Amino acid sequence: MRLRTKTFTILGITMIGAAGLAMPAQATIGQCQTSTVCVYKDAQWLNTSQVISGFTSYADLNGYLHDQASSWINANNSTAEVIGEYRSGQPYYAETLSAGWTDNNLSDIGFNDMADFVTWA
Ligand SMILES: [Ca+2]
Ligand SMILES: [Ca+2]
Repeated sequence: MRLRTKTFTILGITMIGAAGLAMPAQATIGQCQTSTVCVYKDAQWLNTSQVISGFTSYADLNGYLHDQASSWINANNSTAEVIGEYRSGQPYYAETLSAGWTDNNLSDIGFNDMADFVTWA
């Protein structure tokens, strides 16, 4: 697996992250099956997870994951996904993962234990 950069948005500013923060991966990633998005309570894709169908355009994180998410996987084949939260009632998009990409630690972008939802990019 080769290192690549990822693109994400912080406060409306598009930034190019350092290589190694997010990685392209196989269609089925660990326990995250193809065509799903998996959100984990801990970094490194550990602890309680929520599995969201890639065909779901929007999903609130459940009670275990709301304001608890620390890593996530987009195991879709073609759909980019965004993780974010509501700020003053408006959706804030913290990070976009292209299909097949992962982020092992949302702390890297200052978004640990903050996410409210996952939606299509
Ligand atoms: Ca957490
Ligand atoms: Ca939140």
